[in-house]
Amino acid sequence: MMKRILVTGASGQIGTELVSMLRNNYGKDNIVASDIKPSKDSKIVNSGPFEIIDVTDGRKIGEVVKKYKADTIIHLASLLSAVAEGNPTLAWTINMGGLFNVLEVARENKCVVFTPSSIAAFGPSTPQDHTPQDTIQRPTTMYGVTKVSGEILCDYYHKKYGVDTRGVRYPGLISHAALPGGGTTDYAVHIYYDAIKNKKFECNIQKGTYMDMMYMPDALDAIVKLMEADPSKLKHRNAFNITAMQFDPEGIYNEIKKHVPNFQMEYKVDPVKQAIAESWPNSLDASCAKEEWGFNPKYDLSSMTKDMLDKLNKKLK
Ligand code: AKB
Repeated sequence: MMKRILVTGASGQIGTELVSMLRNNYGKDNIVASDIKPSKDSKIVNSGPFEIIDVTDGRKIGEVVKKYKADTIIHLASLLSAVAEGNPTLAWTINMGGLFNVLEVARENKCVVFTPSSIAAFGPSTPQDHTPQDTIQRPTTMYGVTKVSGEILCDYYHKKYGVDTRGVRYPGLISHAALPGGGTTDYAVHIYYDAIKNKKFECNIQKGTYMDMMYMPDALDAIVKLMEADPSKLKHRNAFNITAMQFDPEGIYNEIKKHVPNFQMEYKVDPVKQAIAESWPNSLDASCAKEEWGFNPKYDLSSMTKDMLDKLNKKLK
């Protein structure tokens, strides 16, 4: 049971919404938001504690954990796939160095750890359809290398030191509160903004490229469900396949067009992002997450699209 939670990378796409949700569920003073820079989001800063943490500084993570007597670390700070491919050295330093520091602090302070893996932990030699929970993981991107290494490192800390580590392999996440920062699936967020603002969208991923996706409320619910799960029921830990829907650019475009009839899309494919997307699965098998801790996403493409357009229409007015 989580009581006092430190969240790293709290200003990112997941952190922004997770911190508000956790503060509502667990009490505002029990959720310590942190990021490398001061947050510009007044909701995060004014609604509870906020600390500056560069996750490559393990000592600082330890100080904050001790200061607030945190029992759980939700470690979100990480470079995403496209940015990581542009700077592999920095990606290794932040993604692996940060996770190693978090695990060491967790070991010393007896904290539980959640950290997300990704569909990026798979590669071209992985079965592409209904990708099993336990299968070949030979990613061809630096982001994917850090994600699969992170999964193994978290399992190691659990087996060797008894640290309670848990994680999910997130698909592309779609949300309206904060923009994603440099991933391959980002197009599926930007398309909604452009549908409302410009009625036209330039898509950097090729028609016919299917990837797993999920709406943010289901992604947040998955964290809480997994972290609250009875550990004796968990046969896996790092990390569970989860997914809510699969589509290609035409699929999401046609769904948005039902609500925005004059919306236009053209393709300007980014070769780096396209190569990354092609190396990832078309669809994951999430049955282990369903069986072991009751993963149960609520949104499909149609209900997500209605909600995204509704929320963004209000926000962008
Ligand atoms: C990315 O595209 O890099 C992320 C992810 C799938 O991990 N959204």
